[in-house]
Amino acid sequence: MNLKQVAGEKAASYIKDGMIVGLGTGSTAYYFTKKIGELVKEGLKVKCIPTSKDTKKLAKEWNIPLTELAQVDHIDVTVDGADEVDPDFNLIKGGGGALLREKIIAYASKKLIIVVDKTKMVEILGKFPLPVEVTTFAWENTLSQIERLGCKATLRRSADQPFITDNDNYILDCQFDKIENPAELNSKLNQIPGVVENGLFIDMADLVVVGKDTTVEIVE
Ligand code: ABF
Repeated sequence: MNLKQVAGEKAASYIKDGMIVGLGTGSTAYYFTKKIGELVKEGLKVKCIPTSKDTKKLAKEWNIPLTELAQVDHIDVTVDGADEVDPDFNLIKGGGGALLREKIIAYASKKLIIVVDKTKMVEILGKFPLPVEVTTFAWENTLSQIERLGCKATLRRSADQPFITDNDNYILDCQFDKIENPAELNSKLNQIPGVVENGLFIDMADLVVVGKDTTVEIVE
C-alpha cells in the first residue's frame, strides 16, 4: 500500500453513519473517497459534498450519495489533501486547482482532516509555489500586484492553454520560497482586487493523517 493510500484510508475511520462529509481533491483524497465508496456499499449512511467536478465524477462512479452546501446547515467532516503542512497546521493547497471550492467547503466544516504523505510535512511554507485563483479579467495586472509581495508569479497552463478552474478563473502559481507569516500573506493577497482566493489555509486543519513508511501517524 502506498503512503497516500495509507493516509486516505485511515481518514475514513473518522466517518460515522449520518454524517455530512466533504470530499477533497487530489491523489491522496482519492483513496479516502474510494474507501467511502466501499463503506457505502457495505451500508454506511452518509451524504457527501465534492470539492471539485473531478471528485464529483469519482463519487458518482462509486455510487456515493451526494448533496450540496445549499441543502445542509453544516458539514460534519471534510477530508482533503494538501501540498504543504507546517507545524501550526497552516497549509498550502491548490496544486490540483480546486482551492476555492476546497476552502469554502473546509470553512463550512466542523472538522477538517488533512491527508498527506510524509513529504508534505515542512518546517516553513513556501517551497511549493502558492496557488492563487484570480479573475481572467486584468490577470496580468493582478499578477504584478501579487509580485510586489515578494514572489515570482506564473500563469498556470495546461497543454499550452491557460488552466481554467471549475469557477472559470485562472490560477497564478506564486513562488515565495519562504512564507514567514502565512496569516499576514493570506490577508494581503485577498485584499488585492482580482484575487478570488489563495491556497493558504490558516488555522483550519484540526488533524493531519500522515502516511509514513510502515505506519500512519495522527497529528493533532
Ligand atoms: C488537493 O490535493 C489540493 O488542495 C492539493 O494541492 C492536493 C494535493 O494533492 P495530492 O494529494 O495529489 O498530493 O486538495
